[in-house]
Amino acid sequence: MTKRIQIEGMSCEHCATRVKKMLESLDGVSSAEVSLADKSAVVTLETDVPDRQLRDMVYDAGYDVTAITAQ
Ligand SMILES: [Cu+2]
Repeated sequence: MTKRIQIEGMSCEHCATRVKKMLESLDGVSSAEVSLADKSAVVTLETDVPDRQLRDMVYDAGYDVTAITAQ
């Protein structure tokens, strides 16, 4: 399963890489592809990681989440 996370506040590739690494550090996330242009991350999940946990990780990285949708 994959989820798309809309993220506000990323301003450069450094931000995108930071968000990717933080998301990929979560148990259950097998990969995260972050797009600066789309202001989003698509995470591929091995288990159903709760939206709240994804959101908290992005907040901890220093950015805001406006929406999370399952795909
Ligand atoms: Cu940056």
